[in-house]
Amino acid sequence: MNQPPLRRRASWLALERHYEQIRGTHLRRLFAEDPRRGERMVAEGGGLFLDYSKNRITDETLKLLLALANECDLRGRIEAMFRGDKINRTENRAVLHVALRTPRDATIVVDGVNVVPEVHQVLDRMADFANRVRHGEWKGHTGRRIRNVINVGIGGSDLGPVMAYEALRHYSDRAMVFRFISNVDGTDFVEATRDLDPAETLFIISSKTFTTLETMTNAHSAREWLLKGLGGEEQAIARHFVAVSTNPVEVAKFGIDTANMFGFWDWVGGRYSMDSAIGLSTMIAIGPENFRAMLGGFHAMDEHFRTAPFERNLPVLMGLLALWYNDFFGAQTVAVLPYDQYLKRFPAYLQQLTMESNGKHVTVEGAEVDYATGPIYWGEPGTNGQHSFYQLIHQGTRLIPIDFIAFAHSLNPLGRHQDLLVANVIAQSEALAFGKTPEQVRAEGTPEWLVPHRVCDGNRPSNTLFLERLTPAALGQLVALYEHSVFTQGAIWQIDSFDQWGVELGKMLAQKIIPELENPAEPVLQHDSSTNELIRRYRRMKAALG
Ligand code: G6Q
Repeated sequence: MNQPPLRRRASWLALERHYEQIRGTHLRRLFAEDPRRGERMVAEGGGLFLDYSKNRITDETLKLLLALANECDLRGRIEAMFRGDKINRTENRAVLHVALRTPRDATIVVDGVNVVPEVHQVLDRMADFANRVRHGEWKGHTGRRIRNVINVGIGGSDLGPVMAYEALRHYSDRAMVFRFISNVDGTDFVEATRDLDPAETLFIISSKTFTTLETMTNAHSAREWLLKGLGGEEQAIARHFVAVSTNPVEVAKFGIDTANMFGFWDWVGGRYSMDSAIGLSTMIAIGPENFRAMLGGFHAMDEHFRTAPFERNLPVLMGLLALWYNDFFGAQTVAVLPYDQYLKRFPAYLQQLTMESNGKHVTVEGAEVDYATGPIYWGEPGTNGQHSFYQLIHQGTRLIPIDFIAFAHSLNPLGRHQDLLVANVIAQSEALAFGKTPEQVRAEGTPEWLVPHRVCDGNRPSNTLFLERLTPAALGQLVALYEHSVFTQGAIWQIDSFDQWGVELGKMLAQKIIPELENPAEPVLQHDSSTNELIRRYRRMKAALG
């Protein structure tokens, strides 16, 4: 326990010295000196293949990063998570999303209770319900079958379901419509419902706490919309609303029969919950069998993370590489660029997973960190990004490490499209790593004044994840890969990757400001002058519009 602070540990100091030696080394040279580097620096595990050879590392770098992981007791931290220890210290909770995808016969004990049977009980209930909706057996109040499913939730209760639906749309029931309402901006609700028939619409109110302002506001609007559409009959609620929550009291208060509630547990963090009952909309869309296949993918990656030696462990390698650029090269971001249209929401999903988890400024012990923690994750699907922001990655002044995600088979084979898509992702990683030298530019007959503009320095690092095809299992593998990469980084930074206190402050202040906007009498404002003025301006504009 009595370890020195991170930056004074032997492995960290060794990495600092090593960085000074290697910072100027070009990937061109690394590949020239080790022509088989691209065959060597690859890893396979949990169903995924990773090429990490185009990173600014040597064998020595890896050795030192792995020593850092060991010095920070990453192995012990992993075991503590899988064992169900309360590693979310500030909330005094276990962190057991891995239990959501364990086989039925596994045992994971939290507070004296084996949670695995409970997990499967909920999964079975979800499967039964999903099948009834999919087969038209679960009917709406007027006897019509349900054709529209709307998930109402926000943050962790929205981003996973939206991303998974988009990612697995190919496997979804195309006769049904799936929508997602998250924003408290009324536009989200109105646009999602405007063309739907309430008699055929099911709302899934997804909220761990069942107290979240946005979700409860949208849920009440949904209630009104439905009752208005169905002649105000209160009994209709039971056929058109189900809940996913850990809070039966609030669910019942809202008027949803707790028999139609699907539970989960406080040891599932919101951003780690897409494979819990929060995935109910996913299960209705793709069917229980595909959902279980997705869980299988998650579990395969969990087992890989738990058991594979660190030097061949994909989440550990990716976590350490992200940390290498973040803490030694000073890179501030990581771009995740999936070359699959179905993964268009994957970067947005990852933003919450990575940034809410590792956006922390103190250690678990409460000490201010003196190193950079969570990088900014962002991205867009290729090839679209190539025609916009890639310019900055190729020739800008910032270092942006990249994760490319590519698939060998398209789910929609169409002429040469897939070859062209894959050619582009491979070309990008090559161009970024090797660039184009002034000599190469001149050899093309470029006039001298134009040469500097056309030079690409290269030495821009990337990982490439190459998968066979985007199946439900592959999606599970990918999400679990990033979950555990986040864990790896957080463990080394010694932060609590599972709380989110920063989100609370804004929520609290909004509660204070709501009455100040709505009160018919002019309120006494005691904020700073900017906040006071914004409130007054809004009140004036609102009043002027009547
Ligand atoms: C995730 C966060 C947060 C949470 C939302 C919704 O890890 O805790 O994004 O998921 O605030 O919370 P509820 O599910 O309680 O409505």
